[in-house]
Amino acid sequence: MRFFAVVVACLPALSSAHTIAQRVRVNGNDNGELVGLRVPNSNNPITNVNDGSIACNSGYRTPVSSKVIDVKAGDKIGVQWGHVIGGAQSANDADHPIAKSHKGPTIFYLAKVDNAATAQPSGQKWFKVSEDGLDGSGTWGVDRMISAGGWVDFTLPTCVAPGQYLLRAEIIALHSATKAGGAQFYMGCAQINVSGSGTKTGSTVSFPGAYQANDAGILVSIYDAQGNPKGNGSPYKIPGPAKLTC
Ligand SMILES: *[C@@H]1O[C@H](CO)[C@@H](O)[C@H](O)[C@H]1NC(C)=O
Ligand SMILES: [Cu+2]
Repeated sequence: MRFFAVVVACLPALSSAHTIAQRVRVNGNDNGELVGLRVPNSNNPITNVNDGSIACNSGYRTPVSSKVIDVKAGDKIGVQWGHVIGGAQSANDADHPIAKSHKGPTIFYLAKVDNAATAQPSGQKWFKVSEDGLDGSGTWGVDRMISAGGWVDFTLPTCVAPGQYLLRAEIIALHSATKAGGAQFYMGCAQINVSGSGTKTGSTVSFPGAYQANDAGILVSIYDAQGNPKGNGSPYKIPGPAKLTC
């Protein structure tokens, strides 16, 4: 029964039921399509946690935006996901902003850089600032992202030090995560300039490096005994470090 549910759930993903991070908004003000972030041309996931592109994806739509988006510590920052660049692939696209089968967490990290427009994703030190996994009713971060039209917003902690950062937005789709290498990682990086009086940059991890293929939140069944993707009865453990606390 469980096996059957997993197979059915992942069939739509075989073609292109994937997603791309493509817009940034600050306190609800949308900067526009492809502005202030590095957007991959492909909506395919990364499935190898050691992939060199797992920090900020790769194969960007060019020209990459040179915009660095001004934010204040304490602002609400959102990133919008869509099935393809531009949003829906067709009218009534059931896989926009992502296929409903693709349950999992939504996560944000920051890495302090000298120049967010030009910083290379590799070799950066990342700290987590937001995460949304499985709630007590069996609803996932991805479900909330779908309900919000592809947007995931979080409040930038007030203690984050001023300066330029890469903001890594991530979705992990777990519909096929019962086998190693089955989890799907989607990510994109925005270019932001934080102002404020904070002092913290968190304790950091590397990408690749932060995740292992057998982490409890990566190699996992999300299905209950009836085959519903509402969690397996144990709390879902979001991968990566604890998020920054002020
Ligand atoms: C970042 O913000 C500070 C404070 O508002 C400003 O002085 C600086 O010019 C900004 N830098 C960039 C690259 O936007
Ligand atoms: Cu997919």
